Amino acid sequence: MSRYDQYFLMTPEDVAGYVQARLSFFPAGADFHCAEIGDGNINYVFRLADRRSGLSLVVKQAGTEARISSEMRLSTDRGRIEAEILRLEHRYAPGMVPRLHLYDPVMCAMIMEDMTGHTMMRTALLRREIFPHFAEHISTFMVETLLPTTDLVMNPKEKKKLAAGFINPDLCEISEDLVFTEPYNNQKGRNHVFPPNAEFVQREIYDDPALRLEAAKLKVDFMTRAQALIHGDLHTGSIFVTPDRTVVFDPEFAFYAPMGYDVGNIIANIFFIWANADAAIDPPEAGAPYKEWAEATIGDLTDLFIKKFKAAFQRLVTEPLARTPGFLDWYLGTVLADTAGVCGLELIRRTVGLANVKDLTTIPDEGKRTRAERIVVFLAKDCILNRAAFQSGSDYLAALNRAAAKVPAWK
Ligand code: SR1
Ligand code: MG
Repeated sequence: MSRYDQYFLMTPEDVAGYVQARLSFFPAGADFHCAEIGDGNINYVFRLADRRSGLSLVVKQAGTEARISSEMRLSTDRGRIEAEILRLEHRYAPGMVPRLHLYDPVMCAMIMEDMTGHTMMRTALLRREIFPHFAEHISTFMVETLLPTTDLVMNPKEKKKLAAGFINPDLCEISEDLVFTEPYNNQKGRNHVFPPNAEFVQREIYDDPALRLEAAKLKVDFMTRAQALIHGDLHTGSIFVTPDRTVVFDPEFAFYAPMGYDVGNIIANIFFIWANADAAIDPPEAGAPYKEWAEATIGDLTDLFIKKFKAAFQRLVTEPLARTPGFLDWYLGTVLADTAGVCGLELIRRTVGLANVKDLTTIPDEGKRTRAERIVVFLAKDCILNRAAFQSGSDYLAALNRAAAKVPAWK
């Protein structure tokens, strides 16, 4: 009987003993150092290192409530879901997720590879690093992990079995509330609206029934259309990068939903770094390389996703009716429309909702932040209301130009 045979929430002092009890990884005589390094909204993440050998590991533990709010009670089963999808994604996209050493259903903890030498992408982007291969990498990751889990490729009975294992009600509820509902009505009074934009948000979001209608349609799709096994929270805080490598982590929101949810999230989060570079870099001309990288990345990742999706479709699809002429274009057209809709939802919820992004909240100048948020909201509305028209990378860049032109430069 060990003290780790019953669930409790660990502190850094507990972690070395825990890992030694579960895994043979560190050499004898290790000199451990452990710190809690999680900066997410939900879980606890510990980095355990042996000063002698230089070896290290990460332990991620699920608590029974979210860190961001004790009102959110969450099933610890999300750890199992995350472990299972990491294994699956490792099969579909080798080397693009951290290596999982062990999932422990008792302590609801995962022991996994420490991505030494990698940086969380949002942190790196805010440090003004750019990643020339990111569009190539992330488009591969999305096509290779999403299409194979659909009914078009997977045996429909196997797919249904897989979908049953990924029923994820608590984390779906978070997304349903925070992505789809609350940004449009602030029904729980927990939106974070930047005060200088309060009237703007009232007028452009809360008082716009046409926008709310489209958010409602997208929400029902999210809740009911079991298209592909999605990551479910694919933003730049869920990605580790080096100049040559992209590693996706934190798939605890995974479940079966429209695949545009993942693609749209990524695009929106690259728009955030564009908005940050546009507003926070002084002098403004110095921001040009970062904005250009963000624009090129959005255009390229969308177009590469389309190209790779078409190639993978020819290679992988087994559903005979999907081979009917016209089907691929129709299917991909709906994926791209979903992508634009979700891109818009993510842009809005991270600007006015409960869980914001540092890309916007750290813009130091009040006027510039106000303008940045308005550009984001106008862009988001275009993406949501006109989503069927977003069928290529250039459609996003045109929409960005339209949105920026609507908000005069701040004096
Ligand atoms: C209570 S969790 C808030 C947000 O953080 C996660 O990363 C998800 O994006 C979620 O919506
Ligand atoms: Mg997360």
